[in-house]
Amino acid sequence: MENTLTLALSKGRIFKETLPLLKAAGIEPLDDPETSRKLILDTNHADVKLIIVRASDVPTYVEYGGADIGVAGKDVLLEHPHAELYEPVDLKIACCKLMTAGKANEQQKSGRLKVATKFVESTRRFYAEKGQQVDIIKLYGSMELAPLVGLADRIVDVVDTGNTLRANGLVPMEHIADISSRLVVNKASMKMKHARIQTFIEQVREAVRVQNND
Ligand code: PRT
Ligand code: MG
Repeated sequence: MENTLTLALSKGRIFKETLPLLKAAGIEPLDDPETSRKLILDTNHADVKLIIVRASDVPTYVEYGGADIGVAGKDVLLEHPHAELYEPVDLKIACCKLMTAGKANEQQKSGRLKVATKFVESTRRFYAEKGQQVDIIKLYGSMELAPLVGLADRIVDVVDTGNTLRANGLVPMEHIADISSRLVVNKASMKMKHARIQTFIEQVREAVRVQNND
């Protein structure tokens, strides 16, 4: 572990959108996680590995040293408010918004709301700051279903195009946070592998600047 660099990524949009940034830092995976079943991917550097984990597990792997570095959505990081991590770069990828949503004809709902979400921590904080008492129902996915079957009055989910909400007769209501993916770094790795990780961070930062023309 001493001389290797391990990066934790999730499959799908984060992997796809992180690839060009890794390439700018000279790192190219030798396998494609969409077709390979391997969970540890070799790269063009013998001492750099990519591990493929669930998006919501990235902070855990990085905090406890299963990986030196990771890429995680801010929505996921907000669910780990006490994680001991550095968050040095906003990668400005996988952008979306964390929002409340509900049935179009139930915008003015009275009484105590039931809110279904996998983002319990952000939801709790959002309604607490508004001084509104709600019952939060923890789900692990397909939140859009909850209002349709009467499980909840509202959902809190990440929204990109809004197509998923629309397709289910829901409308976005309140904006909670703008979300993008962040580079996160294990605190001990940052000390032990400082020069190497600092170089990597600078290369990625520059690639983000170029990608966003700023
Ligand atoms: O899939 P899994 O359960 O393993 O985890 P995940 O869904 O959290 O992972 P993944 O790979 O889908 O998302 C990784 C990260 O991408 C999230 O943590 C967000 O930071 C970011 N991101 C950006 C999104 C979206 N856009 C997004 N649209 N994550 C999820 N979605 C969902 C959204 O909830 C909706 O159900 O995609 C669906 C389509 O969105 P619309 O609005 O374009 O229809
Ligand atoms: Mg998903």
